[in-house]
Amino acid sequence: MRINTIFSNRNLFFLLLLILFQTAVVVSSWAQNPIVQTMYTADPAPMVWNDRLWLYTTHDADGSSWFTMDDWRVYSTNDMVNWTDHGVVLSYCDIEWAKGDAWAAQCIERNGKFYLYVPLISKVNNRGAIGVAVADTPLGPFYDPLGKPLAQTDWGDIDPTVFIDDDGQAYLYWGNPNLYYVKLNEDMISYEGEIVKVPLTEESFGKREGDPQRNTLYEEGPWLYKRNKLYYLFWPGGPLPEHIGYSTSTSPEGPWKYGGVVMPAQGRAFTNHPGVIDFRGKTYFFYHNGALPGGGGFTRSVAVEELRFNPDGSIPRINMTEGITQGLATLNPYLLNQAETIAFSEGFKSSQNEKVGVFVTANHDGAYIKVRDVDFRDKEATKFTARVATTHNDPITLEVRLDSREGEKIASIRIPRTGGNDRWAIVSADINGVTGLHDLYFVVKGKPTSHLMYFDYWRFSE
Ligand code: FUB
Repeated sequence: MRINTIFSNRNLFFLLLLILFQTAVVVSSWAQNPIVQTMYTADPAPMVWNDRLWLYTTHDADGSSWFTMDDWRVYSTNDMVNWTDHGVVLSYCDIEWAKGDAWAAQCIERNGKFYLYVPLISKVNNRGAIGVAVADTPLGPFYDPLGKPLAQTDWGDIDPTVFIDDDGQAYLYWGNPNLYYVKLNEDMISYEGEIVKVPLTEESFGKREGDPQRNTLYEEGPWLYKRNKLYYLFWPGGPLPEHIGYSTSTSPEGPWKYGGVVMPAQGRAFTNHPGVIDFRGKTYFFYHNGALPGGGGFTRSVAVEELRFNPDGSIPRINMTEGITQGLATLNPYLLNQAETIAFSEGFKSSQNEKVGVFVTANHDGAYIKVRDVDFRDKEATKFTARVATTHNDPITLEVRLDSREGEKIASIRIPRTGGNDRWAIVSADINGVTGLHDLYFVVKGKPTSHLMYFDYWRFSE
């Protein structure tokens, strides 16, 4: 995607046409993708830490008609099918020198600290710049240790990707339309040497036809990844709508060799953004599209596919699909589970407040949450407990069902009027012993047309 003033009139016209076209496409309903349904998310940046996969995302505002993006969020999973929403971890407002545009970021852990590299518009000169924020946990709180940008060139400083090589040397790549990198120092908040401008040659990034300003396919959003001593640079390629291409090198500093298309342009958003990571013996490829209802170029959603490699290290083309259908682990219903741990949902939105942190809100009759692979074992669950709230006097019921939205109803709880999402009630219901492995469905029933109920957590007991 070309940043604001990079647009020529011709490109702007093309973009408007594209948006009109995309909004006319019928929405498809996919099984596990997109992996977040409770708000629009984009620019996925996965990180593995403590045997769990953490996914940093940007956030497209509802109903947006431009890149209206103020903060970064984190989700995590233990099984690749149920995702927990940890909410906002950093906003552009937390960075004193920044005036907006919380675009594609990436976080990495080093020596027990978490470094989140973020692109922002600088108040000082009204141009893009790369900043860094530091935290002691993956969920923050993140703070800006420099009080100024980490790196700024004369143009196009967006989309940082960070990578630490086996010898401990860290690299930061970024940029649109240019591609830059620096070698970060061990403190991860400074760099040595000059910023290097990577030569955008056809041999490295493929040939683009018909655009005098861009000779190669490289557009933006680089992602650096290493496998079997080979370095991979994934990048969204133009012209719009973007596909995702890749280049390889035997060194993290290049020279790069164009490898081909990984993911063709698909999915109702004119941008895309790669994030590639190994987790429990598999490699996962994150991207975004416009698959949610109301989705499009400025209301995007993150999704994931498994990535496979040919024996020679090249990558077979992959399409956007229904996602990961086989979970890596089961979920324990006898622990406290957040309501915002979700495999798939419809009609719920995510919010957070100081009282309970992240919670979800049901917005219509029949709104549901699905949680995959819940293992009751042979223990016989006999009680269900949840923390809920509502502002309505009308009867609103939370139904707990097994294996489908219409499956066996094991509990039905009337939600007491608490008066707001800052006042909560713990409710429970006795159930006839449930055992074995099930998908769990929470289905909300009631007449009000919005904000039927708030849902914070649930658990079963024996
Ligand atoms: O999300 C805003 C911008 O769109 C990102 O920085 C680009 O990579 C593209 O996804």
